[in-house]
Amino acid sequence: MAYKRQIDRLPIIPADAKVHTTVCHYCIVGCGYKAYTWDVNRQGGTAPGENAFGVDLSEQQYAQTPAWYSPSMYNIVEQDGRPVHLVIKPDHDCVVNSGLASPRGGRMAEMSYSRARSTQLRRLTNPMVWRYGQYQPTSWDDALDLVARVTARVIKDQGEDGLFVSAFDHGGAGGGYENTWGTGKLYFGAMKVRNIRIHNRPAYNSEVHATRDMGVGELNNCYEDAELADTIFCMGANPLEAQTNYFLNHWIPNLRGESLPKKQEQMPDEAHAPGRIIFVDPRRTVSINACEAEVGKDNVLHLALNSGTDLALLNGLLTYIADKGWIDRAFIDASTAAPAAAPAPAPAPAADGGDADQTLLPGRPEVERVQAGRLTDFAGALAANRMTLAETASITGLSEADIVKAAEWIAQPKDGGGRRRTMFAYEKGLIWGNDNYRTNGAIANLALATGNVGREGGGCVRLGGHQEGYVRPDASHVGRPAAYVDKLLIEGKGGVHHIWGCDNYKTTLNAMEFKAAYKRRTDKVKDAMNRVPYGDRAAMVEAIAAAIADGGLFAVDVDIVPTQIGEACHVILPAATSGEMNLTSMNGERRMRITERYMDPPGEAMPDALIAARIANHLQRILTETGEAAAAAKFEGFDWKTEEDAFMDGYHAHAEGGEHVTYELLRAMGTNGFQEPATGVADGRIVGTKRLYADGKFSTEDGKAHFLDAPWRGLQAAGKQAEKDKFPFLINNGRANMVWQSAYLDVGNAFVMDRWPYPFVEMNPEDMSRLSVKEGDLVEIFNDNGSTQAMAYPTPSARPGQVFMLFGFPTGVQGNVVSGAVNEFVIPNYKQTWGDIRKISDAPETVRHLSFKPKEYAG
Ligand SMILES: Nc1nc2c(c(=O)[nH]1)N[C@H]1C(S)=C(S)[C@@H](COP(=O)(O)OP(=O)(O)OC[C@H]3O[C@@H](n4cnc5c(=O)[nH]c(N)nc54)[C@H](O)[C@@H]3O)O[C@H]1N2
Ligand SMILES: Nc1nc2c(c(=O)[nH]1)N[C@H]1C(S)=C(S)[C@@H](COP(=O)(O)OP(=O)(O)OC[C@H]3O[C@@H](n4cnc5c(=O)[nH]c(N)nc54)[C@H](O)[C@@H]3O)O[C@H]1N2
Ligand code: SF4
Ligand SMILES: [Mo]
Repeated sequence: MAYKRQIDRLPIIPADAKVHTTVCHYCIVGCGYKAYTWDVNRQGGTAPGENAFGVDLSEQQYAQTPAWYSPSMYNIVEQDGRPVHLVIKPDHDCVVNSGLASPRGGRMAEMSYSRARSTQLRRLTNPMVWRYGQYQPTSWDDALDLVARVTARVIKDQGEDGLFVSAFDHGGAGGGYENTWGTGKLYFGAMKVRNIRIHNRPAYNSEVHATRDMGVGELNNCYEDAELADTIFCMGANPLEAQTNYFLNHWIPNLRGESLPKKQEQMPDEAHAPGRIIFVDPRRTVSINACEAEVGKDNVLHLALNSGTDLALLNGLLTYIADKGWIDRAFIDASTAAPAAAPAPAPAPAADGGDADQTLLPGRPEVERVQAGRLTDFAGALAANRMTLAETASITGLSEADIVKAAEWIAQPKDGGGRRRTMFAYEKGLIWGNDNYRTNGAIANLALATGNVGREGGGCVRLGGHQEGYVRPDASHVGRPAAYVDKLLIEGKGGVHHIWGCDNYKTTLNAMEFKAAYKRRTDKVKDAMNRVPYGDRAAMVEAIAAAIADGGLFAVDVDIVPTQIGEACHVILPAATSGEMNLTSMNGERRMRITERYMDPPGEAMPDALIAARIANHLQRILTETGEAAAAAKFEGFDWKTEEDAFMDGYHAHAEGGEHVTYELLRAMGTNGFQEPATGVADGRIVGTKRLYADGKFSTEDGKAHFLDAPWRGLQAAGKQAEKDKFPFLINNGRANMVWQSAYLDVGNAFVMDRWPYPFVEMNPEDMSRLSVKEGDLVEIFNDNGSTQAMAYPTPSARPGQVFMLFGFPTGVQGNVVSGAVNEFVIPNYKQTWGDIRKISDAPETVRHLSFKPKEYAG
């Protein structure tokens, strides 16, 4: 029997199985899969003509054969009301993953709702409302009537600022172009909601304001560039665990020299060698281990800098490279400049950790006026950011020799004088790191100075989190800085809160205080609801309104499973997810594909886009009933019947190049899709864009990229330096290969929960023995922000005084100990957290059988 999968035989996929184009709905990489379905009473045969692979399955297959699937890729689900076999297996013909799965994507089938095989039975099947002191199922009309009446009432009493929203802004599950448009049209089209936050941060802002202000969009290269680069500079990311198949299928081959023929073919006039890689991370990750194990240490450089000092390193590298003359002067002259309009000063109120250096951004609406660094030209940035090797070494804790080595790998001209091609990649170690705006600008400074944007083997890119799927009406009314929504909720602001596909009880910062305030406020409304008969709608709405006036909060959660924040809510709405609806998204190289619906959603669950539309319909009905015709008219245009209607109204009509894109064409493009933006259609295929800025023109008014004046200023967010001074341990945090996000589906999967019943905290063995902590013991992690718990995982490579904890986990929320301090634009600083650690208990029964082997492997 396959481990914990209760199955020892798998059916053969018949030759006539239905095949659906599918994109993994987890991470940014967006691996191509195929979903096969066929009637539950049949299976294929071993003869080549009888199975979907067209091979003779009675013969032993070779090790890497595609004519195979694993137990985790199998399930029995319903399709149009009938039970069918489902196999979701990676597609060998997809250029993204070339047939690779990962510990997450390879489990998509077994993570599907199946009554036949009892998987994911936690899925929400019906709307639920708080009734008689508990959750009870109800009809869509009843639930939406209550949501609409309370929402309309709050807007009447408080204006649209009384409606708070937390919503995904991404692709893949809990998003996609259909659903971000559905929610976007509701809150930014029909309404102009300002108190809205994104799933992963407490405001409606950009993770990468700086690079965008500089004219460099954050997903500007293509995955092939990682194969063509001379050097990959990877800052604050752990791609083996978090962007798995991008790393395995495009980075490792370059390091191994396997992409040399491709380099030779595409760039015939240059000298080529196997790629090198630089990792910037305070911690030694398994990505670093994997590179060393695969290609030896000579071409792998780990800069284990002091937490939060990336900006100093980037500025030091820029200085050294410029002084050596290793910059791309021709590119700088042709494609970069200071902004044309001189920035005028503006007296803007700064958020926490505000900076005196505030200027108007040219060409931006008046609201966007706080600035953390000034846009300038190359000379301006170099002068402002100049940092000697000695200074850089002392701040970062790195040796001067290693900094010089990194500079050489990044920019020293190649044999024969050719420019070195370097791909600059970053993710949450930078984004959720110290001084987001300046650090993000500083990495783009380095990429621009060395001429590495818009060219083969280059790029200055986010590695990414989820897939992307952003298309929404203009959001500039939200302002910049945007409202710090969590803070306002804690302070008692707002009357109604709509939550779409996020569980901020597990994933926000300052989480303990957030949860305490949220519970207090939502409990007020629950108590009020308990006191009136549910069927008396008028009295119910009055009771809720009175509780809101008294500081209460009415909360609506749209999700696919029960969540921790959902436990505080009053209405819970069941969403359909990827595969249960047609859904489009793009990956980290802007590759857009469709995932075709291959199964029915559980019960009455509906696509988020249609839930948003139905909320709009009910709001319109109720406003019409109460005689508010003008307000009701704003909710026109939500008569969508299917997710495709939402797609045509949103992406097709509003995205750049969207007019060329339809479901039909996307179906024809399969798992390879096209790279956005679309530029036309030729021979029935959408024509895309391989790299942005290949013509040397950037996303600014005059087409010139700007540099950023971004000098080092220590730990920027308020209170972080004091926290560091006070507490002995860095509480670094982030992802693990096996777990997807807040484990919302993983909690129902024995494979994951057996491995991680509690979040691990990687600790140096000597720190453990000093605290009398053994492997698997539960420890408390605490500081002045709150406390949480984790399971100690001895990690010989962990530096003393630095631990790494799995983030967002249901049985131990790391966000409890993250302070509420943010940057000027309300970007959180999850990674720089310091605290203390003490033992709570010996390893509990669920932990005792676990292996605590080091996670590294030998080459
Ligand atoms: N300490 C710390 N905190 C962090 C981070 C960190 O590194 N450290 N990282 C941050 C980042 S980058 C992220 S992305 C966030 C993640 O924070 P969240 O977005 O809050 O976490 P997820 O687990 O992705 O939550 C997704 C929710 O969406 C639901 N869902 C899934 N599919 C669908 C769907 O199709 N429709 C609907 N309506 N719901 C769906 C899931 O059931 C789940 O409850 O955490 C952030 N918080
Ligand atoms: N397996 C898996 N994959 C995922 C996800 C998942 O939940 N599970 N989530 C997806 C999402 S939404 C996101 S946003 C991405 C995140 O992808 P990543 O950013 O790659 O992942 P993280 O583990 O959050 O953080 C990366 C690294 O930042 C380092 N770091 C911490 N502090 C610093 C610092 O001061 N400087 C530098 N340079 N580095 C620092 C950490 O040690 C860690 O190794 O992953 C995506 N992929
Ligand atoms: S690497 Fe990402 S997209 Fe690919 S299978 Fe794994 S989770 Fe899915
Ligand atoms: Mo993320």
